[in-house]
Amino acid sequence: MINHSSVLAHFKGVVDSTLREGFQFAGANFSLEDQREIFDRLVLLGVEIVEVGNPVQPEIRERIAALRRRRGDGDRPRLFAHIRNHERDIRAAAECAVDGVSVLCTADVERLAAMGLTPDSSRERLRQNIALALSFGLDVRVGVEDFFGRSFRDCLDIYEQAESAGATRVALADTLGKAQGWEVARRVGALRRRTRLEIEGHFHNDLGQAVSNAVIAVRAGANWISASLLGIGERTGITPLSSFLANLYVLDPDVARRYRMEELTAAEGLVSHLCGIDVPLHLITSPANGFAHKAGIHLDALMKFGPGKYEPLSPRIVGNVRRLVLHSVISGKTSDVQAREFEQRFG
Ligand code: HCA
Ligand code: CU
Repeated sequence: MINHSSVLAHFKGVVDSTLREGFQFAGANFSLEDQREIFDRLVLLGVEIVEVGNPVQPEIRERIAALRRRRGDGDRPRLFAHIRNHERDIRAAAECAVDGVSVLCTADVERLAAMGLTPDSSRERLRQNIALALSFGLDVRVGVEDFFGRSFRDCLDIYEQAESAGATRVALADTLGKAQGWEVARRVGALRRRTRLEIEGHFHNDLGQAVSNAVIAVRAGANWISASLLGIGERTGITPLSSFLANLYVLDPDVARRYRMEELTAAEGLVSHLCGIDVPLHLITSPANGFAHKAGIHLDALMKFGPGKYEPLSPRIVGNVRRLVLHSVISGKTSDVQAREFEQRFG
């Protein structure tokens, strides 16, 4: 087996954004109670950071305060409020006693101009806001949206400001979900060489590359990956937590063991139920498809050699179960008796 562990040597953890980006999914209408249930699953899974919405909105502030109370005296997961580069957002975050703020910035001059800002004035505002956040004891992460669609230099100016003002983590977002893997490798690598801060990557899935781009980003030096249960988010969503953790497991089971991965199927099942959708077929947590074997060649090899011939990892690892789909025109000769014996042996 290839030893991939060096790829993950600097990996620090997951920023779960089900309650922030996930809430932006068209089909998500989480109630306070739904949100509490999701939070409990995230705690069980062992994600390091839970990202929540912007507490400047009173309803969101209430929700964050409820989660903060639910976590009690413990310090995990750390709670980060996702906010704008605005003083009042920082003050609202401090009021609900989150651990940190994820400040979202833009390098888009049109967007800045619409807010009456220039790149310089917005960086100056960032410096003041970081100082304010630090004075409240908040940890600060600074993100730049559409990192791959903007000039690297313009993004770097923001990250350099973040670093000199005392942020601890910088984040890059593939907001449009169209970055190619080689661009991710090149740009994340370039950022890695220019900052000492921790790097977080956030990848949208419009072209179906959110998982591989996240893994490539880690390989290029990212320390944190933003993900959500089922991958829910704006449009087609972001990196699904289950797919990302399954990749970690394949790369280095010891790193993946930080998480209770066997809770993934139940956690993503809960979110699919709350959103009124099925677990998408390409997810490893799909009870219907994740580990369904149908073609004769596959079934035959499974019977002869065991499940390893056609499974990247055992369904148990993610809390899912295997399904043998017999009796179709393409299923070959595997019998019910053989299938039963197989299931008894491999579970
Ligand atoms: C959005 C913002 C964001 C921010 C990501 C981040 C994006 O909702 O458009 O702060 O890391 O994708 O740019 O989700
Ligand atoms: Cu996003």
